[in-house]
Amino acid sequence: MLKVHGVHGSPYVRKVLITLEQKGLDYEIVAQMPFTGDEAYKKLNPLGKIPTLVDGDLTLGDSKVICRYLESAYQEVPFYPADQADKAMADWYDDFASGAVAELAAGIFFQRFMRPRAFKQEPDEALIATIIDKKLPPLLSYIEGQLPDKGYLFGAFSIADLTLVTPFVNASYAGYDVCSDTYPKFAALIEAVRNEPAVVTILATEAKALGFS
Ligand SMILES: N[C@@H](CCC(=O)N[C@@H](CS)C(=O)NCC(=O)O)C(=O)O
Repeated sequence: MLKVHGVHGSPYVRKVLITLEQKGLDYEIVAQMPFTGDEAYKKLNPLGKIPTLVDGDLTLGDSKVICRYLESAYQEVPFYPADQADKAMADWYDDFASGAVAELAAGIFFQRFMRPRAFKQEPDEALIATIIDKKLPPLLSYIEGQLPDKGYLFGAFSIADLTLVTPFVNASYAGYDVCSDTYPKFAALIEAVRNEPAVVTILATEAKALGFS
């Protein structure tokens, strides 16, 4: 069976779990906390980051690579757009969102949620203000400009929509929601993605794991 090493709450783990749910694949979660310096885990993933996917003899340590692999190895239910140019754009959105966007949106979560709980430190509210007021707006404007007036990026719900939204689930846990007056299309996309059955399933499990329900 497919194994995902990680924990609920990570935007990267969430993306992989929703992809697995969306494709109707069976999987097992092997609990692995981030930031532990766990040497045994570093044998699987030398970066020590989560998620890592193990599929038989194959071990992959990055959510973008994992989702791409799942798409090519398990084709019955596609989760990428069919058109080559759209697929390339989906890869770009995944790179953009898993990099710069996640760093900022999940950074709010890291400061307000992880720092107090995992590191017993106060959040750096000055840093959070810089993220919210200065660093995120240009990226949010770019996303808003990429979105269609209605519906998903490439017709059906795909990895492209999921990857843009998942860091903002973390931000919302930390009290930051994308403003629907300034970014109406993106706020609507976030709402639509959150209502997808595979997303509802994972968010419900996650809420329990994080002690929100
Ligand atoms: N590029 C990686 C990023 C994964 C990542 O940064 N995961 C965080 C948890 S949300 C982590 O494991 N951080 C621990 C660390 O940086 O040591 C991916 O897309 O899978």
